[in-house]
Parts: sequence; structure tokens; C-alpha cells
Amino acid sequence: MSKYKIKIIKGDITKLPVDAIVNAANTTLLGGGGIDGAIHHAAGPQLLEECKILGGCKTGQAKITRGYHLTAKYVIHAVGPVWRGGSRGEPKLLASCYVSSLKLALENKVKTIAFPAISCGIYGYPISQAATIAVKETANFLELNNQIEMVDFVCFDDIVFGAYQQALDSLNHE
Ligand code: AR6
Repeated sequence: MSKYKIKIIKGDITKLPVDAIVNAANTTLLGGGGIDGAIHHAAGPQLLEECKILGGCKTGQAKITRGYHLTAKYVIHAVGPVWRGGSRGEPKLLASCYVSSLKLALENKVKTIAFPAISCGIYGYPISQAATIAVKETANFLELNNQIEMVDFVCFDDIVFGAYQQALDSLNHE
């Protein structure tokens, strides 16, 4: 059992019955491959129409849209950093993705939210370092705000799943 309202699960984020899912987007917010492509595909073309009027998004920040054909009411589009070795501000930018997304969730009365492993695919962030940041930033945020009832970290494969389990275990034993 975790002391935090955090669950690590395996699966497809587009299928989750949560209030909001987070997208690992790019600065254009106009779609892409990986999870971004999967979310746009599942939400339908109206999602792209709404994204077009947002004017992009800076790395480390997030913007919210409706979820259209998804079960989730909202999509929070967060732009993670591209990994360039770790000395280009990547940890701060990744942490900021989680905090910005959770702030948008609060503003929109979201109670349940699911995150993917932002930057851990095409953007190449080392997975265990990213998992530690994701879990720590989220746990800190949940300690200060109790509106959010559950955060799911959705892992697509066993390596990511194992890294998140380890990160959460370490936090539970701190
Ligand atoms: N559900 C859950 N996780 C998934 C799914 C899914 N349906 N599909 C992929 N993943 P990535 P990034 C995992 O590459 O590294 C796009 O082109 C995947 O296994 O989607 O932040 C954007 O437009 C990995 O662990 O995102 C950007 O240009 C994690 O989600 C760029 O990729 C993130 O992988 C963003 O790259």
C-alpha cells in the first residue's frame, strides 16, 4: 500500500475512465507520434481543432482541452523536455510538466488524473530518473492539495512499470 494517492498501472491511457488524461505533447500541440498520436486518434479530429487555437505550449508547461470521444473529460497537454544529457535544465522542465498539469487539474475541478511517462519515449529521458521526478513532484503536490483523489501513472511496458514501482517504493520508505 502506498501512503500517497498514487497508483502505478499498465495499459493504454486512452481507455482510462478518469476525469483527465495527460498527453506527452510537443510545443506545437498539433499532434505527433507515440502517445500523442494515440490520444488524437482516440479523441477524434475535434481535438486537433481545439489545439490549433491554443498557440502552442512552452517546454515544461501544459494546456488543457476537452476530451471529445475519450472517456476522460479533459486532456492536459504537457510538453516534456528532449533529453540532451541532463545539463540543459531537463530535470526542472520535467518536474514543471507535472506541477503545471496538476495545477490545471485543480483549476478544472479534476479529481482523477492519469499521466504517461512524459519524455520517456521519443524524447529519450532516462526512465528511472524520469520516474523519480514524476512520483516525487506528484506526491509533494498531493500533500499540499487534497482535491485530487487519485493519480494513475500509466506505463506502456514492463521497463517503465518497474521503474515507477521502484520510485514509489523509495518514496514510501523515506
Ligand atoms: N498509453 C500509455 N503510454 C503510452 C501509450 C499509450 N497509448 N503510447 C505510448 N506510450 P512518447 P515523449 C508511452 O514518445 O517521449 C510525440 O511525437 C511510451 O511507451 O509518446 O514525451 C509528441 O508529439 C513512453 O513510455 O512521448 C512529441 O513530439 C511514453 O508513453 C514527442 O512524441 C512517452 O512516449 C514526445 O515524446
